[in-house]
Amino acid sequence: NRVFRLEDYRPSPFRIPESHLTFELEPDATVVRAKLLFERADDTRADAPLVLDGDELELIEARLDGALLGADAFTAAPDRFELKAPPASGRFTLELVTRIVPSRNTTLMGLYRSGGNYCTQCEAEGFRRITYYLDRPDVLSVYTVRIEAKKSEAPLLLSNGNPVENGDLGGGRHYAVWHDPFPKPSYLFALVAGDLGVVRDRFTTMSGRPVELGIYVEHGKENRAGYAMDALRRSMRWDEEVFGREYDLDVFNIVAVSDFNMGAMENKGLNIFNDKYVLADEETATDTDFANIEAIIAHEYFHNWTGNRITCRDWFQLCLKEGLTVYRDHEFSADQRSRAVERIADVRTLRAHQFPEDQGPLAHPVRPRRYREINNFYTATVYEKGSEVVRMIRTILGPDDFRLGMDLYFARHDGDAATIEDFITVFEEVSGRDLSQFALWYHQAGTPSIAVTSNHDPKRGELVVEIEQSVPPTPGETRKRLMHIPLAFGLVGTDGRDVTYRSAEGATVENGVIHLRKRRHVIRFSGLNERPALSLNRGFSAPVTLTLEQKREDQLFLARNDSDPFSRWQAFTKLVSDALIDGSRRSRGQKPLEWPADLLQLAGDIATDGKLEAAFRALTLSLPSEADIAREIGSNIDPDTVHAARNGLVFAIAQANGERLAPVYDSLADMGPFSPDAASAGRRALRNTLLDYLATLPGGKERAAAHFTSASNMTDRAAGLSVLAHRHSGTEQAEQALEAFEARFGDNPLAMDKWFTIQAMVPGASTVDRVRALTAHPAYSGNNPNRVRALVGSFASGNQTGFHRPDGAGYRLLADVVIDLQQKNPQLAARLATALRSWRSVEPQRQAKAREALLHIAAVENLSTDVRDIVERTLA
Ligand code: B3K
Ligand code: ZN
Repeated sequence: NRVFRLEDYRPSPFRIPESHLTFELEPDATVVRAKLLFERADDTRADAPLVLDGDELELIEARLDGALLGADAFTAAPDRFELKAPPASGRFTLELVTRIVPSRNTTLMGLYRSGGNYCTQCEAEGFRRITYYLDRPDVLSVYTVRIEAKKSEAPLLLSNGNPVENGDLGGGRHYAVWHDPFPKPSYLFALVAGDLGVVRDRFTTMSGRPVELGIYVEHGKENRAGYAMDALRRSMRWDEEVFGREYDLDVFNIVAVSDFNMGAMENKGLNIFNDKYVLADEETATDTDFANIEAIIAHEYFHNWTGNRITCRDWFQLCLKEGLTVYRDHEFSADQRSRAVERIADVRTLRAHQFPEDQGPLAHPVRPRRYREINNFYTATVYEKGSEVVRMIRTILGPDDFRLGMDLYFARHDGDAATIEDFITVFEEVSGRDLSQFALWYHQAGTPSIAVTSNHDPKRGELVVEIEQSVPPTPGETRKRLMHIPLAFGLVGTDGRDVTYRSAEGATVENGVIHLRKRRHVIRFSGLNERPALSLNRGFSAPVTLTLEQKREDQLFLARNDSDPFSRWQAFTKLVSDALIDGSRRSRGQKPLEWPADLLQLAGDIATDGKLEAAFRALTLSLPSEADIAREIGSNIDPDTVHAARNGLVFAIAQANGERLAPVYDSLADMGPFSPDAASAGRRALRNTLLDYLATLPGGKERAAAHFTSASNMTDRAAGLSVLAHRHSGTEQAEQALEAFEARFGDNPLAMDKWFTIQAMVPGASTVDRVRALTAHPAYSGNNPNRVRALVGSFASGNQTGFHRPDGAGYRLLADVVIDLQQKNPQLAARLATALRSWRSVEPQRQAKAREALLHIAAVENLSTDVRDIVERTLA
């Protein structure tokens, strides 16, 4: 199958200034009438035929300027329509009538059915499953959409833009017309029809325009949409205040559906969401769910400017909207909650998801140059690293020039389908800086690695810091160029405050940032009679791996004293990681585990330090995951020894500090009525993290059982269940708790997802069988992406000892699920298959088993492009 290349981009030979669509909705045979006004865009290709994209379409009729087309005037296949000789005038109307079958659409792309309702998903190339079209993001059109349906089946008829008219058609049918005045690419088209409940609100924009807000959910779930509505209002205000961006239509609607391939979709004026990211109340959703809802509501809303008003020229530019919008939603969450805590959480996510991608066979630049299946490029690299690149631009320019650059971007490119070059140019223009070397962050894959040594010369009063950068080779890129890396830093004095130096030579050092541009810099900081501790890459200013030769005493000192909380977390985590890597090695060599007493003490001090934010303490104490440790080890990994080491450290910290931890745990218990705000969530997070430690001590099982039973919200309940199931797996208490949860939430699919996930994450060899058995549970469905991800996805990507069972049974389970899904839902199957991407870093026996599983998938006949692409790149 075909490879698409960035360098092959050509502008479309035709424009579509107007698109008029009529839908006659029927589950088994929906008729779509598309009346499209075409204009030839390129006179030099005046005789070029018009070729439209399709995917599984059936053409019923075609008309050119009103006249029925004869069979010799066009060719139509399920995936392509060609008008052989478009009128010489270059301006004409084509009417295409197609038939589609929403009820049989299991791919969840195009028009499909979910929960008895009609909905759509068009990004990236789903619109071509609705009608023949120039289905590419640089063809922008003004849409008018008429929807006709049975009143009983679909009292609600929604599309993009503003409502224009609606009425009765007789025979039990009705219609509605929607008009979106903003030209948009087809991937932003949306339609929803069905029978749904609604929560309404109203927002007045900064210039005083009223906007009707609606969040549509299944009947009976309206009372779970309040938090999403609140998050929407806060997002709208924040974008006005921080980026000067105002909403532009009369209505803004969100629809929650239960079958959805990803989190949500930013269709113009009609966002469609995975219901997991809309529905929440204290009984059924955790604090993490609340935080995710807030972030994703914001993300999709922010796309209205970064994505919709300014869209992408082609799919290679995906990070133009995604990286930037992730950056914006991270900033939003930081402003709504705690900046330091958000940053730590975001960096943990980046390291957990993007680093392994960048360091494995699926590595690709933030702006890729080629793809076989674009759906496989909605990755942590495009999203999370893409966001880090925008953050670095701000670090380099400073907040004022960054804002000026964003203003210029909006002013200059509103209505455009733009490129990364357009984006970089505005920042160069407003700041007068040359960002050409910096732009490599977009073009070059791989996580740069930075090696640092430092030496203090008391006689000269100089701190000499040597820094060397290198970028490891990645698939298709063996030789790498030197990058511009902004490293925020501090020189921390004995009182914990940053000391000032007289001068810095050897690199550009400005506003607390070292700008690396060469392979090696020797930087001399003068005027330093006492040796400061070097605090480097503060706030994770650059997404790099850092090897800093640093005295252990300095690390301990920074973990206790750095003025930058992020750096305190970073220093602590470094100490913990080193200990865990050493512990894994010992465990592998069957040596007893030993832990540095000062580290155990430090952990206890952080846990009990009331001056630190509870959420910060919780994040710090939730040690690096087994996957994090495995990544740090890098190769020849035995997940069982990593597990043993991590458990050993948790137990050692609990033993060393138990008497101090229990009172803190107890003191956090009574918090009055539930509130999802960040401070309350932080206290719950700390208490639940402490429970995980305390559960390893005598009486811990009973404590966890009591925690579960007395929980008055889902955060505490799920945490209690998880601690019981993971620390006391197979015990009566664990089994009883699982049963109690199932009895209570058996009819709530989103709550049951937690139940599936907790069981899928039980460490150890027998979980594979449990997961297999659970695929037959009545609450499970192999067709619903949330269920599949909750059970199989979390097993494969979150359960190191279970998934990497030495006999390969975990890999086989994944392969079976991927093979079963790959035709039904290629996107979901491909996403699942990426769980095998780090197969080369496990020890040889497991590696052989993982390879077998990959080859088993590769051997399937008729493998979907999505899965084939992932599997072949993974094996390459
Ligand atoms: N833009 C969508 C993602 C679409 C994924 C298509 N495979 C959601 C988002 O990033 O906001
Ligand atoms: Zn997005």
